[in-house]
Amino acid sequence: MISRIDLRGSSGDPRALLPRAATDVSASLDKVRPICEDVRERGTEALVELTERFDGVRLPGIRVPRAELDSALESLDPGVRAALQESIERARSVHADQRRADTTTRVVPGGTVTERWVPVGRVGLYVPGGRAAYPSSVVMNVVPAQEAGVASLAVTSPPQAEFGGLPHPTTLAACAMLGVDEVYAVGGAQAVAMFAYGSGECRRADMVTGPGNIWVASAKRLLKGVIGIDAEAGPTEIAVLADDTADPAYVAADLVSQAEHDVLAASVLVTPSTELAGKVEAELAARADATRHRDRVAEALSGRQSGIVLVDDLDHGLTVVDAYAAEHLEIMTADAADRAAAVRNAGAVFVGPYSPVSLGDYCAGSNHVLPTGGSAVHTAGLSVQTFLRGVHVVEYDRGALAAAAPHVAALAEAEDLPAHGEAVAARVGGGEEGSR
Ligand code: HSO
Ligand code: ZN
Repeated sequence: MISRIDLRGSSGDPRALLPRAATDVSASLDKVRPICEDVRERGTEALVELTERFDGVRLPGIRVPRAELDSALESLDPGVRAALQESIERARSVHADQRRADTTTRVVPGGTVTERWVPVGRVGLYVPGGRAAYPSSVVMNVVPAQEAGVASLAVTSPPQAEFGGLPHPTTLAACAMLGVDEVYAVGGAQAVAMFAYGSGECRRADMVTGPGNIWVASAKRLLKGVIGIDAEAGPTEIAVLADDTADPAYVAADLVSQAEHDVLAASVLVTPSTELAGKVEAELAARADATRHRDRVAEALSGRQSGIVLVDDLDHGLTVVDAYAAEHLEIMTADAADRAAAVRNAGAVFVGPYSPVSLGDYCAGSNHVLPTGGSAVHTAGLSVQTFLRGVHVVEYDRGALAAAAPHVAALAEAEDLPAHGEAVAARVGGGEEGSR
C-alpha cells in the first residue's frame, strides 16, 4: 500500500527525498515530432489519418457539426446540466473578478507608460477524453478565456468510437452551454499541431491551453514558440498537510479522490502525527478497496509518487509542502487559515475540513487547470491573466524626451550602441544644448 517516508530530524532541502513521479516528457519528443510535421505538411488529411491510427475512428470531417452540439445538449441529463450550470456560474463570478484595469503611470511630466491588457486573439482549448469525460475541463478552460475577452475560441477533444466517432457527449453539451460552437474531434499531439499550424477546416490559433496526456504535453513543449502554451499539465497531485485534529476519513477520501485519475496520480500526506498516519493508512486500505476504480487507485497509492511523509512539526511540514509545490494542497490543521496564509508554493490551496479538492475540481469557482510536477514554484493555474497580455504603451512629449536624452545617450554609449542615442538626438538634439 502507501509507503511511509520519515523526514523527522532531517533538515535541508527535502526535495530529493519526496515522492514524485518521473514523467519524462522529453523522451516522447522524438515520437511526437513526425506527427506534428505531418500535420504541418498535409493538414486535415494528416489529421484524419492520424485519428484513424491513434483513436480508431475514421472522421468524415474534423469539425463537430453544430447539430451534434445541440443534440448533445438536448440529451444531457438534467441533473448534470444543472450542476454544469452552477459550475459555470461560480467559475464566472471568480474569473470576472480577475479582470484587470489598464494602468497609466505618469513617469515624468509629459511622459507616460500605460499597461494595456489585451486578450489573445484566438485560443485553442484541449479537453481530454478517453478514460474519463472532462466536461468540467471545458468550463475551466472556456470561462477564463471568455472573461478575458478572447474573440475566437475553439475546443478540441479526442473522438471516441463508442460515441459514434465524436468526443464525449457531455463534453459537447458543455461546449454548447458555454456558447462555443467551434469544436473539433481531434486529440493527442496532432490536436496541438492542428492549432499551431492550422489545417483546412481549423484556423491556426495563437495559444493552446488545457490538460492532456503525455503526448499532448510533448507536443506543447515541441511547438512552444510556434504557438503559445499554458503549462505542460502532468498527472494530478494532491498533498495534504494535517495534524491530529484532522479527520482521517476526510484525508483518506481526498487522497483516493485524486488517485482515481491516473495510475501515475500522486497522493501525499504530510503530518507530524504518527497517530493520524496510522489512522489514514487504515482508512485508505478500506476506501481504496471499496471504490469503483480500485485497481487504478491501488496502483497510484502504492506508486513511488505517493506516500505518507512524517515531519517534526507543522513548521517543518510547511517547509516540506513548499518544497514539494503540489498542484493541490489541502491544509487540515487546527490553525488551517494561518498555515495556508504562509504557503508559498502550490497550484491551489484548500483550507479546512470542508474545502476538499474535488469541490475545486467542479464547483468552488476556482480553476482546476493547475501546475503539476513542482512547476507551482514558478507557474500559476489557468486564469483570466493566462489569456491577457500587458502591452506597454509609451507616450512622451518633446520636453520629456529631451530630459531623458542624456540618459539614453549615456547608456547607449555604455552598450556601444550609439545609433540608439542618435535616434533620440535626431529629435531633440544631442549633447549639452538639449532641445532644438
Ligand atoms: N483534479 C483534476 C481536474 C478534474 N477532476 C477534472 C475531475 N475532473 C486536475 O486538477
Ligand atoms: Zn480531479
